[in-house]
Amino acid sequence: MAGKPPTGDPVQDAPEVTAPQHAAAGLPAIAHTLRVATDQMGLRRTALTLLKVNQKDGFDCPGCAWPEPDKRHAAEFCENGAKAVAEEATLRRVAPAFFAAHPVAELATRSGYWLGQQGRLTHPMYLAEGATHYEPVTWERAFDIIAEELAPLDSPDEAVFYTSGRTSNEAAFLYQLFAREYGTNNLPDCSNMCHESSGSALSETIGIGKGSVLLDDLHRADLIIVAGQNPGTNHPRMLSALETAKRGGTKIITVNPLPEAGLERFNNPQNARGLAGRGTPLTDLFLQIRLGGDQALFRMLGKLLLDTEGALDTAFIEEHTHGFQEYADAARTTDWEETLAATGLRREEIERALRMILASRRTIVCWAMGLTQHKHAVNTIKEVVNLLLLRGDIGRPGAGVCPVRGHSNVQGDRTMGIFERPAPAFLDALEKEFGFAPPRHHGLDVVRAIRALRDGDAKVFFAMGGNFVAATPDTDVTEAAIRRARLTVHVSTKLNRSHVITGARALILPTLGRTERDRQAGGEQFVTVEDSMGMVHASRGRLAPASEHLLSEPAIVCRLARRVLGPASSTPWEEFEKDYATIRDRIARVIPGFEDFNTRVARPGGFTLPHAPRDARRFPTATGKANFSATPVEHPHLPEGRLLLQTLRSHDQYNTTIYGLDDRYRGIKNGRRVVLLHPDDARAHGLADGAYADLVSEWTDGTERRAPGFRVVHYPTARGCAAAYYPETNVLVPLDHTADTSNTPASKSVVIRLEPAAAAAGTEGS
Ligand SMILES: Nc1nc2c(c(=O)[nH]1)N[C@H]1C(S)=C(S)[C@@H](COP(=O)(O)OP(=O)(O)OC[C@H]3O[C@@H](n4cnc5c(=O)[nH]c(N)nc54)[C@H](O)[C@@H]3O)O[C@H]1N2
Ligand SMILES: Nc1nc2c(c(=O)[nH]1)N[C@H]1C(S)=C(S)[C@@H](COP(=O)(O)OP(=O)(O)OC[C@H]3O[C@@H](n4cnc5c(=O)[nH]c(N)nc54)[C@H](O)[C@@H]3O)O[C@H]1N2
Ligand SMILES: [Mo]
Repeated sequence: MAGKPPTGDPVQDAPEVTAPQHAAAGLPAIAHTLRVATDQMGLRRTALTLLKVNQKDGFDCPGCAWPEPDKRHAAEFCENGAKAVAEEATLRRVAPAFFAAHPVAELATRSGYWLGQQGRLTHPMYLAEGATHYEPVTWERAFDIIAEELAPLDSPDEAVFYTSGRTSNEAAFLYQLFAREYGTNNLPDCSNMCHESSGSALSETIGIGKGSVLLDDLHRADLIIVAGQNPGTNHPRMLSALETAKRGGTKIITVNPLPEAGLERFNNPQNARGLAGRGTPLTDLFLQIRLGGDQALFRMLGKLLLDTEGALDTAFIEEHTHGFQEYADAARTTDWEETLAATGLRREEIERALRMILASRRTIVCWAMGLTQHKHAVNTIKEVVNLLLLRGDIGRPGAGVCPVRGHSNVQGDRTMGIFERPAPAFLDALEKEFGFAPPRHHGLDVVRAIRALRDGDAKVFFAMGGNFVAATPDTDVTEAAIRRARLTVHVSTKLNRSHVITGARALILPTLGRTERDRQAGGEQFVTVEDSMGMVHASRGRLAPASEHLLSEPAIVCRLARRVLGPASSTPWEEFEKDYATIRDRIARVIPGFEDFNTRVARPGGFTLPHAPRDARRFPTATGKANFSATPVEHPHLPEGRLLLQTLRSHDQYNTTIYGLDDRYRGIKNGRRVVLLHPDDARAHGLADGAYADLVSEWTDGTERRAPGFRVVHYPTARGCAAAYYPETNVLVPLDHTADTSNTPASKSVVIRLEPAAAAAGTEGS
């Protein structure tokens, strides 16, 4: 069966709905994993590949950024990691004959699911200006085309170099080096849409934009608060860590508008208890919060701590923090009525959370997109930090901040300099090492890059991975912006929508995935990645490449740089391509924490990057201390008759990559155009379960955006809060609706109204 893509498209989106589940993983997860994997890879390849995931001599799972435990199981992966691997190691191929058979205009009518299911890209492909079809092109000619379009630009800032978070450290370092030698800091990345709010808040408050805990800290915590995160689907291996913690006596508070099955109970497929027994209950207290109510919740908890005799770590506050008085003054004015309105919680629930915090000597807060994708996301995360600072819960074992990253190397890409606002010290180090003057003015982030393309201020768009047009907000605006470009280029493993919504000319550059052997002139290479907790380790693919025409990401950057920069560049691009160890030697000299990189990464398991607050309670902020924040408390305000929509992931997708049409834990089968509504909200709109509705977002500028034909599902979500999948709903999120400071699209906070629809309108996914 392996190797056969589905026929028939548009995908029949006909949701069937059953009751949501109350536990994650267990045998059904294993059965599902094997079915998906053998379907894409066949039996032998499945066994060979899955046993190498996250092993010390294997490759880093291309799924999420959750770290590997030191003692590994023979099968150190999860259902969704296996799907990510199968998606990449599939035996299906998209060869030139496919492009000859399908005009681009036709491919643009296909669903994202269908495009992705066609298989791995095998040849560099070129869409000439005015052409209807992509045609094969040589690598040499492809680099010439890019050089041709870059040459006439008025300024290097008319080019944009996007990165998605799968790119290795080596490729990322070279890519930013190339962009800056070329002359621009236009290096937007998926992080701009993801944990940028965490980075902004943490840099200001603790002096480093990364989490302060290691895996072992989770095991040692007395209390873990999981806010705005669905690990059962998006970080399944985190459930093993929570299970270990639980078995050692840790308590867990979950803060979420949705009761997510993975946080209720975990049936660990790696032990008998999980397979045959009833598994481990995880959440002790579930706070079913309203969308965007988290800042109000954390502020009230802070006030209650201030009001409780002996609750504060006064020694820590005095020695290590700044701004306590101002924060305390602001917090003391917090009132119950507003808190209860913002959170939708009952007073007893918040008081119970307070007692659990008081009983805990070591508290960790974990979070993901439920906190980062709101207008007041940065202030919400600062509020989380306030709470931890009050108790001295940063920089000691078992306590700290834990933003759980998305893409497997998104954190590493940032460390390597993929950032539109690089620190001067980083640019100084680049200048010293490579002998050129990098641009000092800031570049464009994702939202600003779209505006620049829309307004004709950017003309060349280059993407190192990802699926820009599907991942970004305001789909119609973004697609029109991309179509104005002179040239769009995508370095990709799989076909996606960004290949078929193009500039005047377009290139697809096929590349190796994580699972594949990377052989260069200097022998077989490995790459390195950094996980969500700052651990750096090697990743080695073992499979034969999907096609002999693929180049690795580092090789693509090196050849592009040689072609575009020419002899003016004194950077040894040729040497870098031959032997990645030479790239790591340069990283070691430019980026703090990577001293002796090649030696240390050769050790099994790699090494941990330094983190001043975690390691030494040193806070490299402007004040030299950890900063309390006394920002005003915000929460979304809903006009009468409207709902707040969050756009989130199903269990069968990896961002814009759709693996299938089921969302098993939420009881949804065979369809993605669903909107989850509280039964009372649905009834207030006259919508029975099974009815169809259009989602309409309305904005202050008077414009409306519509996503038609969603099946209404009565669901136990918080009142006033709706949920539907991304990317189908990105069309509803205006480009300018972003978080303050971080400029992250506020995709978890879209005001909508519902209009009854006759039936399923479109069947098309996105
Ligand atoms: N299998 C799989 N794994 C993935 C991904 C994937 O798509 N598929 N994506 C990867 C990436 S890039 C990322 S960033 C992560 C994403 O990981 P998550 O952040 O877990 O992903 P989302 O599906 O966006 O889920 C957001 C969660 O926050 C809750 N939430 C929404 N709004 C609020 C709020 O206002 N307050 C609170 N307290 N909770 C809220 C939602 O109900 C949901 O449970 O996962 C990574 N891992
Ligand atoms: N409405 C809404 N929008 C969102 C979000 C949301 O929650 N709601 N989440 C946001 C978040 S958190 C993120 S991170 C972004 C994700 O945005 P992106 O990172 O741009 O999107 P992905 O879907 O992860 O990219 C998938 C594509 O990457 C390519 N790819 C896969 N592996 C590799 C590889 O190894 N190398 C290369 N070169 N290419 C590869 C494949 O061609 C695949 O089609 O979306 C954001 N958009
Ligand atoms: Mo993400």
